[in-house]
Amino acid sequence: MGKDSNHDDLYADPLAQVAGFAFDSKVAAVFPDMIKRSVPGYSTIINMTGQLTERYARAGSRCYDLGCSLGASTLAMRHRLQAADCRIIGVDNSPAMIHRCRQVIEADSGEVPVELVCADLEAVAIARASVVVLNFTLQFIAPGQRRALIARIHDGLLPGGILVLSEKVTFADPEHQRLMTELHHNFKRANGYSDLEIAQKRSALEDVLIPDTLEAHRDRLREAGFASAEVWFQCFNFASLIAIR
Ligand code: GEK
Repeated sequence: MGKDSNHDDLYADPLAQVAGFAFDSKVAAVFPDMIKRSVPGYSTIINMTGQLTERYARAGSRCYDLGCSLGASTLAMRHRLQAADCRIIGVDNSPAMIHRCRQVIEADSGEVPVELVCADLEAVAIARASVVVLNFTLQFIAPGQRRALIARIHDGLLPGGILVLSEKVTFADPEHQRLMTELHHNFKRANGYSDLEIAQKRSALEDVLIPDTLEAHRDRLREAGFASAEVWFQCFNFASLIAIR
């Protein structure tokens, strides 16, 4: 396996103490490799984010990529957007991610205007939106703040607008939870992560990435006022929902 500088080996060596996971410059440097090798279905979800944007974006509206990291979803949206006079707003609170994302967007030839904002999602106004994307980001928001964020997204969407919500999920049934975790770890092993890397990453994410059940997601979306909220993709403990205002 080529150990180039973009290869994620952040947890390959034994650490005396595993610190809580943070989206710093080391993570930003290897992020595309990390997420592709860790999240089953990631490319399918990103690709579909573009397709859904093409279908639901309305002329003169805004499309948001909340927790944009290096802009994978932003670019998928940008390349599929057909509606006139739209802009994409990418938001992330990690300066390292936004710095690299800016370079990615500048190197891209797409013509739809992209505005990148380095801010906490809590501080960002959402208005006149036809498409809002939250790909693997709500899981990092403090559980007590998730309801308010989803409600603000709902309120900022135009009627008929959509939220694409992709998350790592958990299961109420412990047996099923164990099985999904095992299948996910097998996926990571097949992608070249060692047992040590898997264990150390798992410990770093504890208390940082807090997954909800699919039922909790659906209930929250309905309570916020979404007319429908359905899963369109799932692989093990990773799922994506489409919620329509
Ligand atoms: C992708 N969507 O490639 N405010 C703003 N950003 C935040 C916050 C917050 N409160 N908390 C976390 N983030 C991307 C992948 S990664 C998913 C998203 C992952 C940001 C954080 O800095 C990181 O860039 C992103 O959310 C989550 O499809 O690493 O598993």
